[in-house]
Amino acid sequence: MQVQVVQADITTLEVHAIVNAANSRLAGGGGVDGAIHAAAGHGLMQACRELGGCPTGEARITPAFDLPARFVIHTVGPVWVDGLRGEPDLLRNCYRSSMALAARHGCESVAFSAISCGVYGYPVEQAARIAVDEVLGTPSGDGIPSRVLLVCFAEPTLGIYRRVLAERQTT
Ligand code: AR6
Repeated sequence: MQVQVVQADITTLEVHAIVNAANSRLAGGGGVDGAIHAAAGHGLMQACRELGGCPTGEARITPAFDLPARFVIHTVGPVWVDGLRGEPDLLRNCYRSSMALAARHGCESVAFSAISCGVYGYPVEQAARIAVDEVLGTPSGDGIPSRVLLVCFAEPTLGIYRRVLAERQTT
């Protein structure tokens, strides 16, 4: 599996699936969620409504409507409190569930946003370690994506993700 950190607006990427940092009502919002809904069009909100929400740490999949991607995987990251309320396990589950859904839908390329790293306040370096470890640790099996992009919108998130991935790849 090829894993890369890239700087991009995730709504522009031509990949099989993009992973949205959603909320548990799948009701749309700000940040990357707002950008994805704005670019995908009304069909995405309708499809999300039909799903009836998603618990923290889990993931759901919809078509991507007007986006260049084929699917949007909506995962709900934890709100960071102090790191002692299960936040790391919940964030790990976001990556695991999203990778499993991508595999089940035959997605060869998947682009993740930096789940929980915005308004949910997860410390970026810790979140980046979880993202990198979970993606690289995906058990091999039928249909697992061959290309995974970890998408950062801007500094300092980009630099932190780049360093964490480089450290992981040299150990
Ligand atoms: N492309 C890629 N990354 C982006 C984009 C974009 N177009 N826009 C923002 N980011 P956040 P969270 C980055 O706050 O912390 C929403 O309201 C951003 O710089 O979007 O999981 C939901 O509805 C940051 O690094 O997600 C939830 O209520 C990362 O995406 C809540 O926010 C994630 O920031 C989820 O909060």
